[in-house]
Amino acid sequence: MKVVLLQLPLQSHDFFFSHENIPLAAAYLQGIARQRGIDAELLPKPLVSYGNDEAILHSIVDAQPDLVGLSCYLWNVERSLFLAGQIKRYLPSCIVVLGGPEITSQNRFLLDHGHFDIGVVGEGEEIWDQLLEYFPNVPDLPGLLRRGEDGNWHENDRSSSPPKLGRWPSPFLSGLLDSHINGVLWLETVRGCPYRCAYCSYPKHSPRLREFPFDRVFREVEQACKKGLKEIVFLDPCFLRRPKLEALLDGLITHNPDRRLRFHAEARAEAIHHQLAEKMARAGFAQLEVGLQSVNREALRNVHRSFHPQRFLSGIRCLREEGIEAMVDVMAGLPADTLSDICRTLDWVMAHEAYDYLMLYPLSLIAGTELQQRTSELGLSAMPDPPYLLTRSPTLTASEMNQAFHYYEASMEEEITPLEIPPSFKVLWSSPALSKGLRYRVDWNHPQEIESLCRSGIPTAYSITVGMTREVLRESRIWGPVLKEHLERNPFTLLSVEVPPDALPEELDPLWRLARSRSHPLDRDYTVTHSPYRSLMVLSYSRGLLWKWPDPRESQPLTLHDGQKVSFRAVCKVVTQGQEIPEWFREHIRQRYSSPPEIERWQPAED
Ligand code: B12
Ligand code: SF4
Repeated sequence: MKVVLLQLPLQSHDFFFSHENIPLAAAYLQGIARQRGIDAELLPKPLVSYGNDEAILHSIVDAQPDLVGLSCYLWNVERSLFLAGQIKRYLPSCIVVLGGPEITSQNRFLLDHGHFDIGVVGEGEEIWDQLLEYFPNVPDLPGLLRRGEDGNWHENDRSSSPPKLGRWPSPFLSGLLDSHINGVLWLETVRGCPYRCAYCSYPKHSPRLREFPFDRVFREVEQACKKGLKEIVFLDPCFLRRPKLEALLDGLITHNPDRRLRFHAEARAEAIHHQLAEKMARAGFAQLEVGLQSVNREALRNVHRSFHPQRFLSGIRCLREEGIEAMVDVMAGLPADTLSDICRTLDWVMAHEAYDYLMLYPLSLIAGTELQQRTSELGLSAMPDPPYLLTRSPTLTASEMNQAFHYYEASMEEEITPLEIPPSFKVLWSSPALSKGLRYRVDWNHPQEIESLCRSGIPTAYSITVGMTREVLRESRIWGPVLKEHLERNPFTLLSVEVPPDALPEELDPLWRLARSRSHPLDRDYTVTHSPYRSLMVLSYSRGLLWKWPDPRESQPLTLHDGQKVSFRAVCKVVTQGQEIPEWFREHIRQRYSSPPEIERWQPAED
């Protein structure tokens, strides 16, 4: 029996999140399969985290697996379902099993696109082990989501007593994750959460707080030190609300001598006092992420969260005095929050200087959460497709949600959509290196050179730049079908087209027509401030400047699924090494447009 496991990354033109795509769940499952003597492999990181849809599919088809398992989160579920459908098309007898937080019978999007055989709801290890035992005649195990004879999906109730943690092998200690870790280790010391935030699905999957044995955790920390990793991110949902916290911190102090590893975790600020912060610093904590979400008590009550302003501020102060950075999260769109409540929350944090990093996130109505179940009762509306962003509440419209992000940007003087520079422009800016073996740039200098992007059998990366001369740009009848075919075969491609600096806006029209013909999950994010269209960018580079041509779609309001319209500005974003945009460039753009777009500097991501 052959098993292939994979977890697709959060996509961006510069592959930023690809580096952090650590298939922890898949590695747990691989360990369990290997214990059973089954040939189970994780798709290699360069391919799964950077490769395009076709490249990944080919590699799966070549492996001829009997079972493929995919981990589904809201940022990759759409692409995972596409891939699942393709696998079933090319390997009809292969069983496709989906797991991860997106898998629940309450996820309409999942069920409507259901080209898979089996879904595993909630924690996976136990069910996976049984599934392998019975494979291919898998009985109706608790926690499985399957299509019944009536054609409808059915979810079997989960077992009420979750298994002890630590029963299964650690993928770090066994080395299964070695080739996927990039200096940072993601580590669980507990599962389960004592809180019940109404927007969160985590407690549904792991209701009771359970611990991994200390000896395993400490061996993992020791190994991280030995391997020279620089950071451990604890995935525990609320790090400080666990039994035996002091003992854990003592152990971390012992096993992280000289604070060689930096630790990062999530917790509530109110729980922090001076001695605790001091001990955390001694253990090696460098950052703590705290969810404030809102200062509006009614909104917090609606999502079952509490907030004690003085204790919150004191907790943040204690952290910062010990040199631990505070990352404060605010959420836009909680029921009862108005635009002014969101702004008031940001103002409050800033006025008290209670942060090192302040982040604003839009609310998503995630399947299986209390908010999603109470959508109509609470008068909420959200996108039916990932990332399921809230688009309306009785106190907030989509335009106001978008304005909240403008307010954040203006207050923080920081781009909410920082520039993602594709790696083919890395001469310009230090963009993380892309793994070898994938094509991420193609240059067409003459019309005769236009040919399929998969030419020469080299697979393509999911973010690819096509460079065109002016002569080629004018031959859209030739390149149009080639790019269209590539996007059809690889619908999750992020495409950047480099056109010559002296191109005229009307010469770009065929590219915008191509852009209009597709929909990528990134294009739906209406909470960004200058362009919701990011899956296809048109760029030029000249005299040390890189600029993104204004997309004519930005001049029209974006119509959301519920008919609301959100307006964007057609803006020409420029990357400069200095602070000023040179006059020659402004003149260059003015000459090209009868009503010239705004020109603004574009900041690359800070980290
Ligand atoms: C690390 C992480 C990230 C990383 C991802 C890095 C990476 N590894 O690629 C980053 C920083 C990118 C991230 C971002 C976000 N995240 Co996050 N993140 C997490 C976190 C903390 C850990 C995930 C993890 O590895 N867990 C450990 C593994 C073992 O658990 P697991 O993934 O659930 O897997 C188990 C089961 O699900 C199942 N399973 C999983 N895969 C498979 C496959 C098969 C075949 C089977 C049988 C079973 C199975 O078995 C596993 C073992 O029991 C979780 C919270 C958590 N503690 O789990 C949130 C979580 C996954 N994130 C969440 C959210 C909402 C976000 C954001 C949207 C937050 C925001 N507001 O911006 C963003 C997404 C950004 C975007 N633009 O879309 C939600 C996901 C909800 C959903 N439906 O997908 C979670 C669950 C947090 C929460 N409290 O709700 N996140
Ligand atoms: S948001 Fe965090 S604290 Fe709240 S229920 Fe989810 S995991 Fe627990």
